Amino acid sequence: MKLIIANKNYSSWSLRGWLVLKAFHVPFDEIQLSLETEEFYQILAQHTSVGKVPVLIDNDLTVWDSLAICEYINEAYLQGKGWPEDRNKRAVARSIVSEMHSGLFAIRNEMPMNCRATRRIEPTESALAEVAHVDDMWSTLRAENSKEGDYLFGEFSLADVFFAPLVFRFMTYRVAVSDSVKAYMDTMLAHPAMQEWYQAALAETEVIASDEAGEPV
Ligand SMILES: N[C@@H](CCC(=O)N[C@@H](CS)C(=O)NCC(=O)O)C(=O)O
Repeated sequence: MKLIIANKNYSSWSLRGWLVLKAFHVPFDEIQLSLETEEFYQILAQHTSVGKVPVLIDNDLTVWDSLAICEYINEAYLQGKGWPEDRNKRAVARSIVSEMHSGLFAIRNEMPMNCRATRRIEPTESALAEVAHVDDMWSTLRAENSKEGDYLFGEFSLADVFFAPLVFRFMTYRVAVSDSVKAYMDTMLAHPAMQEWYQAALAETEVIASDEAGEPV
């Protein structure tokens, strides 16, 4: 199995496709391309016309889009264990993942993932409202599922995969969060796969100007 991704420092959607494989110990080869280069589009075009990463290639099957990749891995390799076992919890997990996939635009626009950033941003009211909503979701889930483990639904799940880039964003832009969200972020940041991604991101040197939001601190 091969996964095509982009710069670890910047590519939040790549992180989701990569993390589901790494965290659940599914073996794969990684093809990393640099955003905004000719090679990115040329090599990607050999597999799909989508023009975006992540893209998963499993024998003769090509799957693109982070959520479709997570769902495929969950079905084909995890026997459904990517989602919480309880049906109602699964429904909530799918709600928050869908919301991340199709919304939270102010956070996404104003706080681009930039793992090595030490930059100051001035979030708009919209971004602050989204942060408050995410804080509410995460702290509520942590309170409900604390007996089962330290992740959003207790055990690590696709919900954690989907919010992993927000953990990096909240860390680097020093977003004010509640104590319970801080504890959850510490758990996520200590996850071996998150650490592996983070260290690789710090080692990268390419600069994508459009993802360098805010001012250097
Ligand atoms: N909805 C897609 C979004 C994929 C996406 O926007 N990927 C970005 C990198 S994070 C990309 O490939 N950008 C290259 C481009 O637009 O030229 C997913 O969930 O995978």
